[in-house]
Amino acid sequence: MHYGAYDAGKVHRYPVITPKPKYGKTLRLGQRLGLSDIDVMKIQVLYNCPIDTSHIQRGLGDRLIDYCDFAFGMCNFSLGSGPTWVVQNESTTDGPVGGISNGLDPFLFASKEWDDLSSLTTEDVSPQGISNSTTTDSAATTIAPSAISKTPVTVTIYSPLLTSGDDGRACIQFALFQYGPSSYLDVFVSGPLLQRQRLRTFGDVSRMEFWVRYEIKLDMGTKAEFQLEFVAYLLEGTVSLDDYYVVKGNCIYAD
Ligand SMILES: [Ca+2]
Repeated sequence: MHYGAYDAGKVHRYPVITPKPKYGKTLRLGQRLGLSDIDVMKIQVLYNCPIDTSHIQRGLGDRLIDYCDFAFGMCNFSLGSGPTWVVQNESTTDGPVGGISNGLDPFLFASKEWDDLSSLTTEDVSPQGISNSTTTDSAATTIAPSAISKTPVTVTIYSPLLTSGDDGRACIQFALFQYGPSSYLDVFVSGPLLQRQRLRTFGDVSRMEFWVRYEIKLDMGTKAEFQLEFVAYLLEGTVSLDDYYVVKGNCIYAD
């Protein structure tokens, strides 16, 4: 039990507390999914309780279906075609300074910039009247910063095929950081016996610019296999994800 790296910050892009370097980038701050061993030990010391509490199930136990904090890559996710999400190991200028686990850790990042720079052609540029050299030598066309394409880029990542609890329920939890205007995240679900449908849209046409934890409740009525799809739409700005969990049963906060 500890407050998170970004809690109560004035500028939410920057963490207010980070772990000492010796603990590395994988230490987690601010989880609220369950008591840690040290939490239990502290309470026992406080109340002078000598009994063996190892029978108490801590954390998520067997409720956990899928998890990734991106500290060691993309876990079991697979990438869609086209522009890709990347695991970002260092701070960004147009996104979070660090992941939500402790303010320094890796996170999943989708940005439009590299796609703009690599895929822009003179056809993209000239209709907007920005290029003035297409009639002479298109290969020499200079792309001005204002020529950044206004076409949204879609960046997709897929979970593996997951299995709900016996009652068909699951809860999806993740942290989202939407930086800049006109970008958002769609979460879809599909499955062998499940038609693809959008669960929710996150983010805003304006801007968030800080990490926010979200939950999505999934109730399929009966035990079922399903796959999740995270789709970032980027017109301007970036979308980042971190601390992704899927657990059996109900969500803690979502109704
Ligand atoms: Ca992380």
